Amino acid sequence: MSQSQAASSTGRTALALGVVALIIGASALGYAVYLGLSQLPSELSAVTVNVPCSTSQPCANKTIRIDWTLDDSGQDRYNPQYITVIQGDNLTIIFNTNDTTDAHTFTINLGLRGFSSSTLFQLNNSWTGLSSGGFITPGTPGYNLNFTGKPDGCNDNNGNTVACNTQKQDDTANGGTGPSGACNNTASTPPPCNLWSIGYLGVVNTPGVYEFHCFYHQKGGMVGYITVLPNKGFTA
Ligand SMILES: [Cu+2]
Repeated sequence: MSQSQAASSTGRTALALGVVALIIGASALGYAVYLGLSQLPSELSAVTVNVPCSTSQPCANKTIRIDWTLDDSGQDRYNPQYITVIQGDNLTIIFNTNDTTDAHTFTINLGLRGFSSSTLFQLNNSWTGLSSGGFITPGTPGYNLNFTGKPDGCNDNNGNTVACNTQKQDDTANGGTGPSGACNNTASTPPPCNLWSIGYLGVVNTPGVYEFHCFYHQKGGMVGYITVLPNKGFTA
């Protein structure tokens, strides 16, 4: 074997090793993302958080702002989609949506507060003139081409039904309506409909990964996750 052939062979070997390393790296990253979404409870047990706090003396008061947005392909999404807090944090949710056509909800089961997973907390940014969108079959619960009133169906941090506190911004400067006006999803160029609602979620006492979703667009992938990290310093 000549020197040049040996060098070439070494180069090929190095290249092959590099490719293998890349594949292993990419696989590890993909696996970590996978773990992050569905296997987190066992992974979380290795996380060491030790912040002394309790239900009556929460670790921190955290106000989490969640916006409606569209992804690159025009699908309804939350921003942010992934939220991490620690066991013992005291949470308040602000939900902002400025969709021109569709209503959206922030809906999460209250397992993170120690309730049964069938107990829901829900904010509803629906409004007169908006629609439920294309993922609900006409004639089934929730379907609405044009809501004709203010939102209902909201639940508090104990799962009880409460009046929705959804409000509308004065959008007259943007070609929209005032705070009590209707949204217009039938205009060829719909004006914005800036809505917000606020809900006190309370102290999260149960570690885990909890999905939140939009009642109207869950089938379209409008989902997100709140991760509650276990905290050794938390006492109920
Ligand atoms: Cu939605």
